[in-house]
Amino acid sequence: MLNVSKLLGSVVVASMLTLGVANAQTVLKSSDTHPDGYPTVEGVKYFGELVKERTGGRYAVEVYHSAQLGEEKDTIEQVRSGVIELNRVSMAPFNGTVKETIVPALPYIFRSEEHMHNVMDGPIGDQIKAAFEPAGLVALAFYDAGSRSFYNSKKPIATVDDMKGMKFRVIQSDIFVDMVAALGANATPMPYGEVYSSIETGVIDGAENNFPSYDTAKHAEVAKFYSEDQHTILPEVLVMNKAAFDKLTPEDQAIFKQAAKDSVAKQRELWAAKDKESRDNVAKLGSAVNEVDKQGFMDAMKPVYEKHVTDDVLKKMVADVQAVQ
Ligand code: GTR
Repeated sequence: MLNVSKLLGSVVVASMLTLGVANAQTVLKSSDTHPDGYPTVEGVKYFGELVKERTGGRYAVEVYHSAQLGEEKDTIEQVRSGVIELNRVSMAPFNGTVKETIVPALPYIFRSEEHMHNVMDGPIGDQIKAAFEPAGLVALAFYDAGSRSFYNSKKPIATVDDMKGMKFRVIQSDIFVDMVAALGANATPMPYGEVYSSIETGVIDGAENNFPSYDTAKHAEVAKFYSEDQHTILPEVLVMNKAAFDKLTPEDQAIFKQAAKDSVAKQRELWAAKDKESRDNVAKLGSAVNEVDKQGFMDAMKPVYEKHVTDDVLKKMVADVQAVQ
């Protein structure tokens, strides 16, 4: 026999579900190349939780981690065209399109992570954020990414001379290509996901990145020598498609901006812990970390400034950064 109350019950449930979907939240897609649990992934998830809570559930964020939506260059196209609404990426791939991002990508522009924070949290950071708008993006937050150093499968690098003739994968930016060239080595820009196998098969000798990337992408397994030259302290950026942002009410825009700001403190905490954990992990994998003649690297990389800091806007920005304490 037909169980009427059961049937009615499922009709009610079904209509509740339909209603729920009708009122529901808009789920915004966000991409990240890193695995679940990585500080940037968790930073964006936290941003999403705050947005959900503060909009009464009208908006939610789904983070597609582990490069599920593609490599950074491709996902940058996706967020610019609106296929996805959000993206957490390095600023280096923007060096060719958003010229102000050149400044934080310059070698040794920041004296320390603290100096970087003081710059990026102030008016220069705002100037860089604003520069994303003509590219169809709203820059919501800068996240920590420590410092990038060279690592390779052959030998410890202690001086610029040790770099001669070596082949390194660099992040996809001309500045990074020129940095490596200035050190007398060869640079191959390639997507992050190809680095492990390229080192393993000897296509390249090594790459450059921070400890958490070196650790979580398992590059330490194939490139044992990590030489701490710390050529950049380049932060990451969380960007949103501008058309999607402009569709929000002014109140919701303010909620998104504040949530992004609040997620920065959280991400910085997670970053500091992960950086420490990754240093321990790679040591366990048998990685050898060595210090580098940083002054020699700084001097050798000066031509990068001459080549890339060419107009008055960038020259003033560099001077402004240097003046920040
Ligand atoms: C990492 C960064 C990623 C990606 C990667 C790379 O430090 O967090 O977004 O840019 O470097 O080198 O491709």
